[in-house]
Amino acid sequence: MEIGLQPAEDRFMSMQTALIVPIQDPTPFSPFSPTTGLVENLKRANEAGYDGVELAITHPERISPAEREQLLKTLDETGLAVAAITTGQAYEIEGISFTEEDPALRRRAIERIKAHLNFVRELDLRAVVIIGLIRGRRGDKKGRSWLIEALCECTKEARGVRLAIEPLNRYESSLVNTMQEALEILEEVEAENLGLLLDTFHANIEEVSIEGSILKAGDRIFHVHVADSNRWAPGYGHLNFTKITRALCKINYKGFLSAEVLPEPNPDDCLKKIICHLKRR
Ligand code: LER
Ligand code: MN
Repeated sequence: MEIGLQPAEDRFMSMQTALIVPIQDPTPFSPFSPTTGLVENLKRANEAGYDGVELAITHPERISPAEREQLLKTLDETGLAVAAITTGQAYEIEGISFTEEDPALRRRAIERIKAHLNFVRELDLRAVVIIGLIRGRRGDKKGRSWLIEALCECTKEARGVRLAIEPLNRYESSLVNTMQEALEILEEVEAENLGLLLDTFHANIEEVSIEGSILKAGDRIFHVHVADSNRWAPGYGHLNFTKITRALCKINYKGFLSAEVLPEPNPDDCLKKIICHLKRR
């Protein structure tokens, strides 16, 4: 055994894992369907050995008080944490984003993110609100300045809740493809509660070195999405998760490894594979 590797390996083994659970609309990146019911899905995630969930929410304001109570009760019973809130479904379903030409669509996207922030605050969750596709796809100067304006407004009203901008690969957006571009946005917004989200699938396409970018971003990484090179669960493609998690250990990353993967070859094997590969069981 290589001397000096053991401490990092220990921490790697104990890294917390999370799974995406859709609440209102289905997402292609979860082994669960919203029609199965939130409680049932959370129980399955817990039984499969996950530490947390990432809730995919389209309309936070449509989650009734009874559903909120049920969510909190199940979190309490299972011990699961809510690691993050996925917000991009609103872009795909309603076409709202920070960078649409129509100001009304931009305003709706900003208000939607504020509703997510309120939801997290009201339920006293420690979840990161994700700025993925809700920023839109427009990568020119105008798009970038609308993004910065929107982030300034949202971070000012976040009151204790953290947001994370996620670099997306060039085929999904032209606005913020790399970790370096995200760091430049953070510098301009100048808000302590804004960090970045590393998604290993996008990073595999856009980064020169995933590990190098992790080391450079350091404690600005608030959340991590894991998927292999083919967007199946880690272990089904050719990404080196030992190297990636070792780099995360080096920066003392304490957040979740949240699986955003296609439920292939089937939902059950996908559920098992993520845990096996990330926890090395
Ligand atoms: C969102 O987290 C993401 O990674 C996107 O690729 C989903 O379309
Ligand atoms: Mn992602």
